[in-house]
Amino acid sequence: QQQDQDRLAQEFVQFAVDAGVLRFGEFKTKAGRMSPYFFNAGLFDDGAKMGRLAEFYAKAILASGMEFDMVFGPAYKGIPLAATVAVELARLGRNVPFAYNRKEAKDHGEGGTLVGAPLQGRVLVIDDVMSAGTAARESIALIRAAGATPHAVAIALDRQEKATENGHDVDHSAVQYVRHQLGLQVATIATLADLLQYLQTHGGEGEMQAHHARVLAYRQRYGVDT
Ligand code: OMP
Repeated sequence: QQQDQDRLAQEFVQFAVDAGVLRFGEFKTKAGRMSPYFFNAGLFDDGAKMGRLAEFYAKAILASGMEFDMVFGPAYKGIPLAATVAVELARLGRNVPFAYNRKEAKDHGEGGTLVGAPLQGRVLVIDDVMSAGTAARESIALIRAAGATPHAVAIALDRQEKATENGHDVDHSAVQYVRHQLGLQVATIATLADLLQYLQTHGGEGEMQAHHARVLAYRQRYGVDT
């Protein structure tokens, strides 16, 4: 099973590189770190790519054996993710309700900030990337406030870097915090370790070797033990 997961992760990294979603260069992350790589899920920007992305999520979710009663997509990037993953889960025989939020409350019409199925039961959050954990914390608070149970999280990429608390780096990653401190299940399609593995395998192809060295240096500075 671990082998299947590793293979899926390598396929996914290849897919993300081919789609231009995973790029190498110099990028500033939300936490203000200068990163030699960036994963922009917004660039899965046609039907075929979204469909394939949803397949990767659904496979990772089902392989993890995690339990959930519904899926939730945090605005904005989580919205198409939750919708397409719900479609793919239904196609695989696991039809569950889905919901998402708006960032701005509406003052007319349906009102409120939540759209879709009522938030209830064990909620699976579908998000793109976890770095320092700010986005995850917001989703969890929102689900609790709605009276439902944040139970699981599925992400495409776990950057496996130090979380921040009150602006300071801590020794665990956001995924580790969500798993161990909050007790949620977390399914990831790929991790920083998978990305490094990919760059090492493709190191013969020139520039990938340079990327590997830079990503490794980044991990030394900001990464956590896994
Ligand atoms: P945290 O909220 O710090 O966990 O960062 C997650 C968010 O950072 C994502 O939802 C993105 O908005 C953004 N991000 C990426 O999308 N891709 C990356 O490779 C890195 C980040 C980031 O800024 O850390």
